[in-house]
Amino acid sequence: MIKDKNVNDAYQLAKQKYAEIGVDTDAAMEELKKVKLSIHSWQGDDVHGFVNPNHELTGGIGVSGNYPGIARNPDELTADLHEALSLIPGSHKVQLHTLYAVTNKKKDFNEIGPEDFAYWVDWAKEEKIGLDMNPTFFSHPLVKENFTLASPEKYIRDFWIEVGKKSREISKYFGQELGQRSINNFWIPDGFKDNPIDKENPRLRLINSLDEIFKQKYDENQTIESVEGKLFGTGIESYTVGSHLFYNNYAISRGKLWTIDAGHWHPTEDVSDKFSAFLPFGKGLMLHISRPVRWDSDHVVIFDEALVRITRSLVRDQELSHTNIGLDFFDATINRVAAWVIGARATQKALLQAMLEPIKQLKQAELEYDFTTRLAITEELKSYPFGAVWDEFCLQNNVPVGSNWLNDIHQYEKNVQFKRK
Ligand code: RNT
Ligand code: ZN
Repeated sequence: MIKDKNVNDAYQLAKQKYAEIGVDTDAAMEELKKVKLSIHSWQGDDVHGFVNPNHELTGGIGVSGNYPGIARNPDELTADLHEALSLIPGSHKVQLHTLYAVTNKKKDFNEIGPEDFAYWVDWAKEEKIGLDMNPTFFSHPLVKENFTLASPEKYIRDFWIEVGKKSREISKYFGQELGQRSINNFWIPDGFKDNPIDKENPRLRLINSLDEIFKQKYDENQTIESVEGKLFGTGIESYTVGSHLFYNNYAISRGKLWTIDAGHWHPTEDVSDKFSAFLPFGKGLMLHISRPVRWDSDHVVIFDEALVRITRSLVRDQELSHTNIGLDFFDATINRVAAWVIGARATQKALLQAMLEPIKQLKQAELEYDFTTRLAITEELKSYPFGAVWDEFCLQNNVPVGSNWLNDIHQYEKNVQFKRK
């Protein structure tokens, strides 16, 4: 058990050490407290949802593992989310999918509307959190040959256009009811396994479908759409209709947000380098923080170089006010609640470390071509005691310090998750 007194003592030393280089640790903690993460519901149940839970997960994404205690219904999933949120400092949001509707009779995706998310809104009010939305364009028989909104067949496009329109009503309902803007994130799997002949028409069809979905104007303080591209999916390796360039241009030309999923790029591309190239032109960003291991594997996010590069860019370039940080990973080989906690806390830690830099001084050194100082200071900062500040942040926000949260998970497994048979 880590003692509060030790945490405070270590914090005082850290505070002093940072003050010597002009960094205010209290201010950094204040700043961190303001950053909301959008926690993804689908880590809790391996992307099954409640609408057609027995349908195979399609769209070229996949979950592996069989750890006991998976959430099987709305009450179990919200209980698990509550447990996770109690171990993550600060106040956050949860992002849902059409799949997570709680209906009183069987409904198809295109029939699901705001009334089917009343359960979630009531829960969110209790938790005092906001909700984000994602229309589901996968795990359904009308995903034909991996095509939805860009399908060559009108009846298929029409079905999915309706799903998209309904998701906007749902997202607006979240925004209205919860008093926080709801981000509605669009990702579709459309693409080809092998080399296409026609690369243009699927994209033109996608533009038309999206324009149709977005025809109705909504108050952007309540809901705004974001569009998420990717490089490829399994079984969809040769061509993706919604590529990055496609959605980058779509977002700019239509005034939408652009979603950058950290797992959706070529492994050598630096995701964090995209933000400052987009934001001067665009309305804002949505991030799906993920961890690709050799491919878009959606591993649980950890405190690694890729994550730190992301948070450093956001902080140094003052992009946080225009960026919605969502999580997107799914691992069923470990406790699913722990997965949320690990990924969220890692993201917050990386943000905090980025906030504990003498950014103004470093920018000045750079302006004066003093690259020696820039490199020397950024290297020294890596071994500064930011962990002591993180512990203090957890303490101040009434969540377990260090690995103490794991005891809570073990209790929760014993009392709740492992009892699910
Ligand atoms: C898929 C996208 C998408 C999904 C979720 C479930 O590659 O990343 O965001 O992971 O919508
Ligand atoms: Zn994603």
